[in-house]
Amino acid sequence: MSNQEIAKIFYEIAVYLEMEETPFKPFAYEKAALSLETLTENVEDVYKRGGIKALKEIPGVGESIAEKIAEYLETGKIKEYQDLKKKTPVDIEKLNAVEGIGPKMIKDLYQGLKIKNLQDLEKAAKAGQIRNLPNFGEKTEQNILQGIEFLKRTKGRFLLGDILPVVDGIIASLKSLKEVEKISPAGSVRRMKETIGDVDILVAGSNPKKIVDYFVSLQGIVKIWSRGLTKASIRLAEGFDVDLRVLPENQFGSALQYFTGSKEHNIALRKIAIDKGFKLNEYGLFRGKKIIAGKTEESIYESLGLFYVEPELRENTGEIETALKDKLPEIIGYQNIKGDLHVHSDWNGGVNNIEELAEAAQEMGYEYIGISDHTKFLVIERGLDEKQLLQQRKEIDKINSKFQILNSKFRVLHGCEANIMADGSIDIKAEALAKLDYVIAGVHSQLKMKKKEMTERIIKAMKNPNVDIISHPTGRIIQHRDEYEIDFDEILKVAKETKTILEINSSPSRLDLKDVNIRKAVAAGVKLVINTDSHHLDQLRFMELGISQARRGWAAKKDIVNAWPLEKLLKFFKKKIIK
Ligand code: DGT
Ligand code: CA
Ligand code: CA
Repeated sequence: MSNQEIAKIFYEIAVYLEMEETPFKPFAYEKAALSLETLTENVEDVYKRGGIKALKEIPGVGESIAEKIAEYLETGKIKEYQDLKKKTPVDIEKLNAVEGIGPKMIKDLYQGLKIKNLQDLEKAAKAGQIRNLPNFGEKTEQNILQGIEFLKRTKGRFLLGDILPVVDGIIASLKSLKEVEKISPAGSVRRMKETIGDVDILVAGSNPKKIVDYFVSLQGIVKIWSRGLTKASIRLAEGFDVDLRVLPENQFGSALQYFTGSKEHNIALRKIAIDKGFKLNEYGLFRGKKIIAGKTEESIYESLGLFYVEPELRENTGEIETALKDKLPEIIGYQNIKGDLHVHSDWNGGVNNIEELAEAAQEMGYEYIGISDHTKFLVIERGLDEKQLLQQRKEIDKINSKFQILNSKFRVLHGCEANIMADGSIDIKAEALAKLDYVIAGVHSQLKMKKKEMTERIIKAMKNPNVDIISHPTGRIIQHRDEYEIDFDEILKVAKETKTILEINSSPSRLDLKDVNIRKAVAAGVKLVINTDSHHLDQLRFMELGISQARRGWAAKKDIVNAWPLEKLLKFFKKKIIK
């Protein structure tokens, strides 16, 4: 569990440093935390295997952060963290999780009202004390109370990206039983919601007792909440619960429909069933006592006069009405992506060199990979300057000519992830940007700007003729950081006008744009790209998460530029310097 422990401390250090308005360092700690959270190997094993040197090979971990990790593994604590904590002894994680509260506010709340935790915060807000602090006011106080309410509703949820590999493991394991005829995740996992409350798994099988017995004996179970003849509920060491239900095969479709949810979708669907003189429940679709459908989900939707609704769309946000009219888009498929345009290499401190990344991309069935390393403003990420970008171009040309000799159509594209400075300018000279195949630009500093300024900042970047893609456009980190204050409709308008592509960043804690914003972008006719922002070839697999959010946002192939043929994509980029 060390990875998560250290990640948590690093997130807190980042917040502390932001309180002090330290430049760059917070970003470095956050980056390292993100990376540790999704690292497949235990960091303790990494350290045992190769010491500080091996730690530095973890994406986002440089010398000084590697030393902090070693310090924690050796002594069980990190002195810098303890000092920061002593100076401002507050529950950073909880307070920072309240929407609308940032590091500077946490400091002011502590210094002004000695607020240390959520209880203190709620008490002070309800007593009307917060409005009297300088820079706070009544509106902020109201926002804080709403934020606390929101937090109470969402607590205890897990990242989809952390859950999916575990669910896949359980399903693979259950499949080894010959009694298991059909198996599927249900609930929010099947709908691919960005966070998951608990995991639901359905099985159609011949010997329910044997299947349940096997399930409750799986490795990693720390508690069995309940165990019956056809169902069981357990807690895993990772901290989340899994519900299993076993059903006869002729009910599998109706049960899957019912337990996939969402509850709101089901309620609306049931209403249609009633209006048409049917009854719909987990056992099937009935007219009187006669069963009409139940074996497959498709048969249920069809019998109700609806086109099939993909699980990712089932949130009762218009999908049923649209399906009745046969107007649902053909949403992008998990196999439709032809390449990944946001991948970092060893040129800016990553582990894998460009050739290794290209090989991994080919193994994934891609036609191309876009290398987009950080640029010079991000000193901490060893960002490349104009000269290094030119050198990198040469290396990429060399690799591409090897592909040509081998008669392979696979291509490495040369991009970068440049920084959008506070004034909207880019940290790399225009001539150098123009030499790249495409340019991603993203905000990596001064995240707490006022709405008007932040919107103008991003708009200026989109109007830059060299900028093709805006990375992680809203800057949120799930459960850790809110979106920047931006006028998203205005951003969409300018994106459309300037043909700037917005990114769906697939990193498990980002998923930025998120589903509802993707849907707005699609409606506005803005083009999107699904990228992984990989700092290690292991992370290329995050693509699935980005695709799932694009599906939840009703995006079709036509909306996603990396589902297009490469030629069409290259033509769409603002500058075409491709040979
Ligand atoms: P979660 O676990 O909070 O991430 O979200 P879900 O959607 O997985 O919710 P969960 O686990 O409580 O229930 C799984 C599915 O079962 C849910 O999506 C729809 C169905 N379901 C559960 N309770 C009810 C209910 O009271 N009425 C209806 N119509 N469906 C329900
Ligand atoms: Ca669930
Ligand atoms: Ca459940």
